[in-house]
Amino acid sequence: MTEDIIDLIKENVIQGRVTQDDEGLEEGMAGKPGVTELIGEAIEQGIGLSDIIKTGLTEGMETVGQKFEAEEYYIPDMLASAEAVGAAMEILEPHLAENGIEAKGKIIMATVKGDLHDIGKNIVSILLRGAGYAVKDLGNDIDPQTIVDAVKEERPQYLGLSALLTSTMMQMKDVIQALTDSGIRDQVKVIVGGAPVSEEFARSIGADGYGADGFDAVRAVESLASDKAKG
Ligand code: B1M
Repeated sequence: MTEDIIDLIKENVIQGRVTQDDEGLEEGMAGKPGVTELIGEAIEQGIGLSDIIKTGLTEGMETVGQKFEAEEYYIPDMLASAEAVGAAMEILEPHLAENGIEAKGKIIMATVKGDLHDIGKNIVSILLRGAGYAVKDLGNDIDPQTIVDAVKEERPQYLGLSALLTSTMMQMKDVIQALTDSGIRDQVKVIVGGAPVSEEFARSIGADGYGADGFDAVRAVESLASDKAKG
């Protein structure tokens, strides 16, 4: 029974069905429980939260990532799945603390100053949440000092910066410089991404990691976490 519900959660993440009213990608799914109803049922049945997250949500999202890379899925499909995971995490979040389940780490996300593009940053945030990280999203058009203040206050292990314009990507360098000037550069790993950003650019501005897309951003964070664990 436990496995049935978890499999159904996974399947509905892959189908991008937030609620029972959603159609999903396959025919005949409308009316059947979606991710939010299934998560409610799983909690009621006392199913382990880490199983729900690891197998239902994370594995579901990993499959979506593979389909996206294989060009079987496009951005709207990925967004629907990411939205389903986000909705699930919102329901689960209060239960995580009660059950002593800790997030893998804390990440502050921001789109840099002068840049209003936040769709990609929101996807990355949702995928990081789905992968088990606590994400504090500062929003878009965020100046370096606000980011520095948030890092001082929240003490995250990671800072994710997004930029979509060639005219704003250099703001990422300014943020890194502001962290250095404030004496807190070594307290946080900086991951950057966005359409005009490349791995080479990330290296040139002194960032610690680069994500080509949301799944790659999760991989970059996981790889920094494992480097840290190895010491
Ligand atoms: Co604008 N825009 N836009 N725009 N816009 C682009 C980016 C542009 C390429 C369009 C074009 O000309 N072909 C162009 C930039 C050109 C350049 O700089 N080289 C452009 C321009 C010029 C502008 C304005 C200047 C237009 C004007 O007013 N004259 C203006 C600037 C406003 C500002 O920011 N100050 C502007 C405004 C807007 C809207 C407000 C209308 C809207 C944004 C709405 C919003 O975000 N809430 C908008 C949109 C929607 C786009 C396009 C069409 C789509 C961007 C998007 O959401 N993509 C875009 C053209 C395009 O890309 N086809 C364009 C989907 C999203 C899922 O992808 O954001 O790349 P993306 O995120 C990906 C990856 O990049 C990566 O993962 C994400 C998920 O896969 N990623 C990360 C992103 N952040 C990451 C962080 C990471 C790791 C990975 O680690 C932390």
